[in-house]
Amino acid sequence: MRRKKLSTEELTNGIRKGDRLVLSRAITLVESQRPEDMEQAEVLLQTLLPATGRSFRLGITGVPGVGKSTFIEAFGTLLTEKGLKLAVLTIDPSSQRSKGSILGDKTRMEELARNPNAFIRPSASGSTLGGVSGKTREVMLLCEAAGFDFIIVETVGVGQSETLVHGMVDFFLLLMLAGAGDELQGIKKGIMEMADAVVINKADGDNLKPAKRAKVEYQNALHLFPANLSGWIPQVKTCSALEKSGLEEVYEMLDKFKRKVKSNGYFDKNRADQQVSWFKENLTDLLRTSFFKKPEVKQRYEEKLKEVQSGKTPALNAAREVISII
Ligand SMILES: Nc1nc2c(ncn2[C@@H]2O[C@H](COP(=O)(O)OP(=O)(O)OP(=O)(O)O)[C@@H](O)[C@H]2O)c(=O)[nH]1
Ligand SMILES: [Mg+2]
Repeated sequence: MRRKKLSTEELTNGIRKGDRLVLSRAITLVESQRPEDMEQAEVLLQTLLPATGRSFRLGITGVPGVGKSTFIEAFGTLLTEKGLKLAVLTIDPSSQRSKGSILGDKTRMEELARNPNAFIRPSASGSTLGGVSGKTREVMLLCEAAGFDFIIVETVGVGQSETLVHGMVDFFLLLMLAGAGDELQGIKKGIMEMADAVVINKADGDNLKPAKRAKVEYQNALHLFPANLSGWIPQVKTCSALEKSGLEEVYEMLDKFKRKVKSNGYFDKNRADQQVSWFKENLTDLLRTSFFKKPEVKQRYEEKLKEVQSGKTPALNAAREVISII
């Protein structure tokens, strides 16, 4: 059964009041690929824009099993105890994985899911992750307009999704484990370089000592990286999401970061830069889709494809001949 479509005004008012059901409906609208929905979503985003941008945006990544869900459950609960309203958005690189993972997260984040000051939403990343089809940024704006002042964007640290998340958050936190080599953890050097903090999870029981040792090692490793533009020196912390220890230290670190980058201007500059790249990405994406929708392009494309396959036309020449239509 299809529910009655909400008008833009109903959506705007509901979101401004912090109505979660309306927020969920708006998120579905923003994620929709139907042309009429996309049109309404754009009006909605434009209307709500003045009410956005006031949250702190935290990105969290780490390989499967590192404890992201457990950490977010525990840390998120701490945030709400501090009076913050938290929205958790998850990006999953492969849709196949996401089914299991989202179900798993529902059970693992049980406490948070019941918390009236928390909102959990798996974000559809679409088939072309890294491209624009994912709407996490827009969903983030909707959550901000609904009054959420802390946003966590979670992603699995195995692919390109962390670059995407890094480009939409204020602080990028990498969860790691002690005792497993970096290669084993599948973390690429590039991801370490993006991190504003490495937090070694599962620092409990027999793992406490190795975690402390790993902390020193990571601290040394991070020093070898070029200085961050924010003037912030990446930190290494240990915690146990299970025993809920070390979480207050993580909170204090984020607070310190926030004060630093707000006073030195980096916070605003970074957000402006992120907006600019988002605009450019959207532009490229829209250009591509609208170009390939043209019937005459489709036809010329098929022709040239065959010519390239049969070796009749060089690839570059063929591409230029398709482009020459515009
Ligand atoms: N000892 C210990 N175990 C933990 C800790 N945090 C998480 N775990 C356990 O590690 C396992 C994986 O934790 P999850 O929170 O599901 O990990 P995840 O990173 O969300 O995993 P994916 O969703 O598969 O990417 C679970 O069995 C947790 O109970 C911790 O601090 N200490
Ligand atoms: Mg998880």
